[in-house]
Amino acid sequence: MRAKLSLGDACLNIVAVTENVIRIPPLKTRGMDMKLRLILGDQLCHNVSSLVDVEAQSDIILMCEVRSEATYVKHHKKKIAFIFSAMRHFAAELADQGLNVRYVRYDDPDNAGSLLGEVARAVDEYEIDEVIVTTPGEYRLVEDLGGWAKALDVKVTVRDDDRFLSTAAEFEAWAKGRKQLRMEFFYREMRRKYSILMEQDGPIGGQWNYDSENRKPPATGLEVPPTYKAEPDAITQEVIKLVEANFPDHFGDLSPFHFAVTHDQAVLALKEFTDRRLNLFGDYQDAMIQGEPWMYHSHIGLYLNCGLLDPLECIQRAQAAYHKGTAPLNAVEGFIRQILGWREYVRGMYWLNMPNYKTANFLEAKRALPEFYWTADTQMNCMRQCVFETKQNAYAHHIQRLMVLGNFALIAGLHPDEVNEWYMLVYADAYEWVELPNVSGMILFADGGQLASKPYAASGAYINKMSNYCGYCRYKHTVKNGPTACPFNYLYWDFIARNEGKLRGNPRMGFMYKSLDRMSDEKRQAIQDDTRRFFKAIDDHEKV
Ligand code: FAD
Ligand code: DLZ
Ligand code: SF4
Repeated sequence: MRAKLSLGDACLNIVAVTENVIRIPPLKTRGMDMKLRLILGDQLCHNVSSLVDVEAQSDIILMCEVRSEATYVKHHKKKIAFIFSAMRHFAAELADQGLNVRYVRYDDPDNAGSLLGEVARAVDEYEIDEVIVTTPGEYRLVEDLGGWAKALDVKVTVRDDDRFLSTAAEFEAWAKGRKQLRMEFFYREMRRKYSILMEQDGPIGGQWNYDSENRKPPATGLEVPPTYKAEPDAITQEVIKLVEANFPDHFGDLSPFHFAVTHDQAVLALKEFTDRRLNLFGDYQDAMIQGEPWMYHSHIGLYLNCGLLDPLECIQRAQAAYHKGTAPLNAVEGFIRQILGWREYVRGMYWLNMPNYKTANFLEAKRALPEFYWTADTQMNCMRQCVFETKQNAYAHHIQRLMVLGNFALIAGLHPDEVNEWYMLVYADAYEWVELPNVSGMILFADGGQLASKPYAASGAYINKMSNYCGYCRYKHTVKNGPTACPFNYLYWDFIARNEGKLRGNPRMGFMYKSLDRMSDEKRQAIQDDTRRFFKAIDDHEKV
């Protein structure tokens, strides 16, 4: 008989459980090496490399909720609850398979507060011979791991993370000798490698990329299907209480909480997407509607990034929908490009460019992050909506992150450190390997154009075209200067003028600089005056 798992104890030594007896592994008595296999909170899949050759008799799997990981940035409350609950469910699944799991809860009075501290505690208690861990997703932890063998006086083996579709070494080889590292060409290689949406030697439909069909503004009366909602079970409810008690000053709302917390639930979320949203994913990929945070996106990034979903499984499900005729090519190709192309590409860029990527600030941006990124207390309706939804859901879709929140950060000249910290902190899918290239590379052009060929800067006209936000705004997207003008309008031109020395030579910016050259001195002065007035108001803590 299998004993019921209790996740109520502070520190769980979940071991192979039979007839209600917890069997502690026979330490050293059988002459077997004891291995401690550390599973991090974003490594929640059964075929993670650190578990491949796990020995049910002698090995111990360690999972721990620790202060250092929960607070190295002050993650959104929902993200912490999501990770802790998913970790607890995953631990229960492993124990259910008869594996020895030592699960350390956040509220364990003996919790050492850090990964190294918890590994040290387990190494001591069980006389461990070797610690095995899959390469962490963040540079800071990989660096830290380098010192563990010495600190613990035990062998530490770091295995490759093979949950991605390309390796850092493959990406480096692809990048070598290329002048420009454009995602599109990397993506084509990946399509070939995995034979995705291919016929004979070419792409299905004759084109690699259907992005030009994927820029439709929101249609009026569009009925967006509701997103997947899991009901919090007892484990999740307990975690929610723990987060509320221990992280009260972290950003974001805990309730309502409807994220999937197991692989099976995450598959349901994926299925909900492929059945009900994928068909219009392409058409409305860039569209934004007031009060519709989820649009036709998949909402699976958080599951992919912590291991609950496998990227190839997601790609193949989308491809199957195309072959079944339930979703058109522009939608399926667009979705697959995000996972097979962008996701792998940004990870490659991260490992290729770290640690320098973290300090890049090509445009020498200096401004502090305005308070309204935390409070949503601004009269700019687009910003208010996107911050509000981020706070509520630990989610915003790509175009909100890029063309509203990111666009503002770029044209206002916000410092990359402050912007990176914000993005790392507010989204449930945020890990540095994916967040940093998107922020420093894609939105801030801080890498000087390694990732994006030109800055994604836009005025209010773009936001008005792709959303209905402007209709609810106190500012007017059609007005270029003065107190009623949309701040994106003058900030945009101030950005172009301010960064002339760095950007005029960019071939894709030629048109903008021609327009700037044609501008009268009075117009230029008005842009500068409005920009100064706007920033002064922010500095004086006025509501802008
Ligand atoms: P969908 O729009 O449905 O796309 C499907 C999947 O494709 C995503 O789940 C994701 O895994 C992948 N994907 C799409 N775009 C990208 C991209 N640019 N880079 C990497 N993967 C991509 N994504 C994160 O996973 N974590 C982050 O911390 C993160 N920070 C971002 C910050 C900024 C400034 C920007 C512009 C983008 C960021 N992204 C990040 C990428 C993208 O916005 C999110 O992956 C996406 O919004 C997640 O929602 P979704 O699952 O509904 O994605
Ligand atoms: C994100 C996160 C959080 C909030 N908490 C934990 C934790 O307590 N224990 C753990 O093992 N992992 C956690 N994680 C995920 C890690 O931060 C992640 O593994 C690293 O950032 C490497 O990507
Ligand atoms: Fe945003 Fe400007 Fe439109 Fe207002 S008018 S919603 S600030 S783009």
